[in-house]
Amino acid sequence: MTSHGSDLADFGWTQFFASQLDTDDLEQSLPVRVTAVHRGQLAVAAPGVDRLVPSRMAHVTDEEDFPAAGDWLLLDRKTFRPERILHRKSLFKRRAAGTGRKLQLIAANIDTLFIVSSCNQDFNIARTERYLVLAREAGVTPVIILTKADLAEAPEDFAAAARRLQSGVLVETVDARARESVACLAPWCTHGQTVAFLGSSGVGKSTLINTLTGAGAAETQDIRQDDGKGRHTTTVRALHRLPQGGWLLDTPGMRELQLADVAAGLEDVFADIVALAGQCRFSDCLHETEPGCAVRSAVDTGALDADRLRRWRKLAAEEVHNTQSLAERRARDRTLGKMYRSAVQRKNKGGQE
Ligand SMILES: Nc1nc2c(ncn2[C@@H]2O[C@H](COP(=O)(O)OP(=O)(O)OP(=O)(O)O)[C@@H](O)[C@H]2O)c(=O)[nH]1
Ligand SMILES: [Mg+2]
Ligand SMILES: [Zn+2]
Repeated sequence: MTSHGSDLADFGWTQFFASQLDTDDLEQSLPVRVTAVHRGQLAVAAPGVDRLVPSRMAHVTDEEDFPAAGDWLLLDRKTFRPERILHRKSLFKRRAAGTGRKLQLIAANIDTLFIVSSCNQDFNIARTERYLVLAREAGVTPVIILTKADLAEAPEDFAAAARRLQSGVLVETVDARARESVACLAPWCTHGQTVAFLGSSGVGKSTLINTLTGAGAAETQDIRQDDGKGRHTTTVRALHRLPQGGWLLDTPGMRELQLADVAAGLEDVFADIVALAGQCRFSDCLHETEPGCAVRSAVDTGALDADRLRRWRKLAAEEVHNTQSLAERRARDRTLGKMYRSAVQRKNKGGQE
């Protein structure tokens, strides 16, 4: 297992995953990493393995139990069918765009999240905060990367605004096309590490990946002249391999990032507001008109930015709403799943009689 294990380590395999397998598992199954998710198929890789396998798994109804890019899967050694997803070290998910209340998995087993934005009109405080919440909730280190520093007059102003979003947050300004400029990102891209890139279309995620990997594997495209927006060049989440052995996960730019199940992440990113709320006279203070409200008085003295308070309220309300509707949906799916399974069991029993 050791020599096998060290090969797998090139793909991000660690003791965390190894400890989930017993000897039987290894005889019958092959651990592989999901490098891309296509409709109906998964691209998977492992030492000596690089292929497409069907994405359908038996008995899966819960949205979180479907394979995501970055997952470790056990394949049947004979049929190459996916058997089981190993427990994840981390998971990024969002409420899918549109009217459906579905959960969409973005990436699994990520060590670092590169939150990419540009030193121009794309830089958006509220959106960056959302990504920070997502990273903190998943227990992943976030790094805010501000691209197009070469085109901006005062890139440091963007960096300063980003640093105010969470105490101690890491911020780097770069020219994504220049090797020397992105060298500051190397510490997160070492052997066995997996980094996911999130940010709107056209900010330079694929450009960064190409510069870091030294290959032109990720497709990039000029942004539109008329509105400065990207064109959604990347359409599939895919892992790219670094020469030194790390993995970079390119993702399509997202128009909408609705958060759900992120209460802990919110508390972490907005720790300043949470601490103030703890000093309010009433423990159920809504920070509106109550006497002795520490949050309002911090806004009055200028210690807390009123906009930040407003953004926190909005995210907290959205979090509660989306988490509730997901819970309702899950309960409904579970009931349907049970009905379906017992119907199948009844049918099978009937067949045997
Ligand atoms: N001058 C300059 N141009 C950049 C920089 N980063 C990206 N670009 C350019 O911006 C355009 C869009 O970059 P992409 O890498 O395709 O953007 P993306 O984030 O992958 O976009 P999607 O795949 O649509 O989500 C390309 O023309 C890049 O060359 C930068 O730091 N400086
Ligand atoms: Mg791209
Ligand atoms: Zn209060």
